[in-house]
Amino acid sequence: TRVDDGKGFSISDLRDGNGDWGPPPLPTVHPSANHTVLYKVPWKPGNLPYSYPRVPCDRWDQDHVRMPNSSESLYPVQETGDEKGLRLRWELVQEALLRPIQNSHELEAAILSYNSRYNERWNFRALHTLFEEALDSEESEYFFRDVLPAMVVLALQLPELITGPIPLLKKHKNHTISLSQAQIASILANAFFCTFPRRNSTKRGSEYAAYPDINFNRLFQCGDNSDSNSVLEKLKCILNYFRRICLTDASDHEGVVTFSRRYISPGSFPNWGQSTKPLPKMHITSHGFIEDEGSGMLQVDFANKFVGGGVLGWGCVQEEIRFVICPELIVSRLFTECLDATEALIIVGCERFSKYAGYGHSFEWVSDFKDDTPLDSYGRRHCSIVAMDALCFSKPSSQFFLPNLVREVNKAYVGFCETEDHGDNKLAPVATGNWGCGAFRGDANVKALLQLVAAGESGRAVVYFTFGDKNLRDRIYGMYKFLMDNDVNVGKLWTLLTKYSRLVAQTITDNVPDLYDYLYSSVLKDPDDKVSCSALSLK
Ligand code: AR6
Repeated sequence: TRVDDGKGFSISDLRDGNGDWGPPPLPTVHPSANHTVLYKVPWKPGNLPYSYPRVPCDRWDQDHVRMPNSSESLYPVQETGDEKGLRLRWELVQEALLRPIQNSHELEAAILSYNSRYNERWNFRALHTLFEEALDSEESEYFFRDVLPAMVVLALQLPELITGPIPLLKKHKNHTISLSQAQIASILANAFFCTFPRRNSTKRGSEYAAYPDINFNRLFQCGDNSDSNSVLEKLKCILNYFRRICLTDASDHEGVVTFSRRYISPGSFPNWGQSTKPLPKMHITSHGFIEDEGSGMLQVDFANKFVGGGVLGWGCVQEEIRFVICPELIVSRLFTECLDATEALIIVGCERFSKYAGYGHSFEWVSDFKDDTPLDSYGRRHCSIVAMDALCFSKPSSQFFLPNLVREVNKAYVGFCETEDHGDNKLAPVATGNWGCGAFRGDANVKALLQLVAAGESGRAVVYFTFGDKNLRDRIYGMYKFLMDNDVNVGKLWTLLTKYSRLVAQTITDNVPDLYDYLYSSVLKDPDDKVSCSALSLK
């Protein structure tokens, strides 16, 4: 066990009442108009889930994922002379992948054969560097001899594995999709081989411009600058996932994963200033990571509105790292339209496959990772992740602009709140940290408070990881204890933040008081707001 330098409530106190793992995370799996389940329910331990429906059904339309194996997916091919004809694209894919592929150049040729429009535009530099320089020759040989042929089988099993249409999770619609791990693996194998139609153009006006990319070609072409090393390391994580999926016993991957898009209409949020809910219990620590120490909690993905962000490109910070160590998350990119201001995506059940070290440029794949998180009664690993995208600030002061504070607290709330009935069960704590405060340049001092407001309103405790920063831990903890000791609740804290926001807006010079100085002095100055100290057992 690690040393915990945490302050505030103890973690065991926050989990209290829910046993080791608590009830299955929400949403649960019940097929309905709002929940598409692509395998036969009920899921039973020890059995691989069957595909559902039994009779395959394809929908080649704007509301569903256009599948590579659709009979409507045609591709122009050069026939004799200058004549062009159309062929079933899936046949081209099958022909190309069933030919021997012994090295990365043959793999490139295979992928380009059914993506011939991109012949001159895609390069596969990272892929070639990986197999020719980064891996030793035995590792490369092993991949092309043992892993790749199994990946081809997995990819070509798509029509048998996914028999129902996959709905797109579109803007402003609450909809949930559950897929088996085997179905996800087949989708990811297709993404690796770049077979998804209409997903290669991200130009404005193209059909999928509002969706993240899913074909892996962009990851393969990254390479040749300072970020290229992390791209190679990300590829190692992906290869390790396929090795595990393809070459270990299928019963190791009998689980399922749920993807749930959540939307709250802008008019339906709590009236923050009126809330009388208490601030949540909090544990704050400079040690540990959301994905390790946050097991069993609702773990925040510091997301991009295109979920997964730069996972299939250069990016290598919190979200991208999470997506490559748990590659099943990448499937969300196939069907999740970019998130709007009041939306979040919850993913329940994904498995972790890789151990890593470093961060950003220093990121490294370390080894295989055996995830022993138990499955819930629906077959999902007891792991919930919420993708929520913070605002990206170019000017630090703009984060106090009132509409931005509202945007961020609402975003956190849509991620944390629970609409499904959870009976008497306590909701799992949120495992979070410096959301929006790295690549997106927000200020953790204010983001921590906004997350406390949203979590308090949602009835969830908070476990906050400051990612090694002890000063930040002490600052946030000091403020938290002060607010708790002075009985500042959700509504009161929000009101103080809005007052501070007004002060910032009115100040022309740079002489704006520091947010925490302002809070300390305003709470103490305003005796009406100060109620008797609460008897809290804070460490
Ligand atoms: N556990 C706890 N804290 C962490 C962890 C971790 N595993 N990893 C990082 N941190 P960042 P953002 C802390 O920059 O600012 C991606 O490209 C660490 O202090 O990933 O919301 C997305 O796709 C770090 O500085 O999140 C978006 O495009 C801070 O969390 C964009 O970045 C923020 O991590 C989001 O940027």
